[in-house]
Amino acid sequence: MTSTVSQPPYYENHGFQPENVCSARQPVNANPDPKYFSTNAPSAPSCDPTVATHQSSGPVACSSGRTCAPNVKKTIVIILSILLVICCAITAYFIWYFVQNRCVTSSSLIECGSSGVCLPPSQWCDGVIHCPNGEDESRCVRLFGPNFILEVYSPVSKSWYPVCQDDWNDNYGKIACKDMGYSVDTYYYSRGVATEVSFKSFMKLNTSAGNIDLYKKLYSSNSCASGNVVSLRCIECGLSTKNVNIMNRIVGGSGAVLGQWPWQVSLHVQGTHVCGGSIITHQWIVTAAHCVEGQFSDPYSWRVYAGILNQHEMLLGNGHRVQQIISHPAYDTDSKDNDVALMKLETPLRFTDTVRPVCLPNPGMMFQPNQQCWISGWGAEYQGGKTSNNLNYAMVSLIERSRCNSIYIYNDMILPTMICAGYLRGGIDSCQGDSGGPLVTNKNSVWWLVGDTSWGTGCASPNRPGVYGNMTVFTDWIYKNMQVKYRLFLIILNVPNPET
Ligand code: 4AZ
Repeated sequence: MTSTVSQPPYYENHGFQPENVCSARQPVNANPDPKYFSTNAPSAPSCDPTVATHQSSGPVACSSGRTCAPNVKKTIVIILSILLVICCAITAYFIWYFVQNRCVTSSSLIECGSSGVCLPPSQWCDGVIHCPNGEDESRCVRLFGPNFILEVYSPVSKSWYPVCQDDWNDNYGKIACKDMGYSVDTYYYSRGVATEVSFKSFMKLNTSAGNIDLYKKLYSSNSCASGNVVSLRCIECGLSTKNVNIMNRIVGGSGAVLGQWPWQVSLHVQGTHVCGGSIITHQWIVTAAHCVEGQFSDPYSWRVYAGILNQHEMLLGNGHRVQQIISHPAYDTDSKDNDVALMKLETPLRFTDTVRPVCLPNPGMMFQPNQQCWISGWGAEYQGGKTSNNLNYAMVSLIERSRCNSIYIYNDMILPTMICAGYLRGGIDSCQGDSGGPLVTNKNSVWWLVGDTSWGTGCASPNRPGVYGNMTVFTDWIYKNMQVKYRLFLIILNVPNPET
């Protein structure tokens, strides 16, 4: 920065070579302007420059011929002192940071309040109180079943209770959504739905409890005056504006129309479609862990295209950049166990009729064997073919795990984190390039993400159905990673999510 103020009372130019004048000057740490500050620091002999030159190296000479080495030494001392101060400041910052975040810095643990007690994420909301003040079991909320019934965990009775609609409002709904990992911006609605006969106990709001934390206001009760429990939607998900035409390739499928599978995205590396994915929020995409392993683990190499059916058309746009990739920590390359990953976009998607999220399945949702599901993607249209230019889809049926594990199908290779879908007669299936993309079903007029395309032996061969990641098993992991607090911990440490 240049200065336009009048001549300073003292100026030392360390880049100069003083030629011939040695005069008294103040020491480095002396007050530069006695007019404003008083100092008792004595003057010290020094060399003043008479000619402004550029920097030079070599000894600093005075007119007498003796070198001005003390001046150079002083410069070095000043620089070293400055460096020392900077180092001390950085060290002090790190000490402060480590003390503040002792749980994070140890091994991605989460601290119980400010107690200093640290727990792994798996011990939060597991029904066992580990924190001294029970914080690990005190903000446990979930959405249960196809009607998104809000449930709160009671550490006292160690069970989940539906929340009674009495005195509930949207502000409470937003708090619960935030605690699950959703942004308040996506909040959709809270509404009362008639209680099921199976509900015997409820969580009720104590409205006279004053302005305290939502969870402190909740108490368990055997009655709910309105007879309604809270159905909570944290995001408007699972809507498709186009009906599925079942008659209408994938292998053996049909060409999709815009808006039919609005959660489907194409994931590109270097301008080429590599995998599919599913939109679950404005910023989060679910895909397969095997899509993002090894050389593909760098988020900056990916581009995400949403709301476009045609691959050529995608290349006309820029796509969305990826900020972060979180692969399931228990993903196993060989068995494809836990084949799921999350991509966080740098900029949020704008939802339209053709770009929308799919719903993550809630606990308590039953998908029946033989349930009709749909797969979509730009994968090969036949085994060994190249990826398709247009988005295709096909209907497939869920296949019971025990059946899929039979000796003549996949012989015990189907783990609980997997789900089989397709036809044992062959002919219709996902294929290379469909990986990471959605397996969805429609229930209660909502589209649910049942699985992510994972693997299979060949494509559409008899007794070799497609194998998909079992999303119901992964939703807890997905929600935890969407929670800002928990994710920040992992980003800071650059460690994988230990949650399994
Ligand atoms: C793949 O390599 C792939 N037939 C995807 C699905 C199936 C096989 C392979 C299932 O992307």
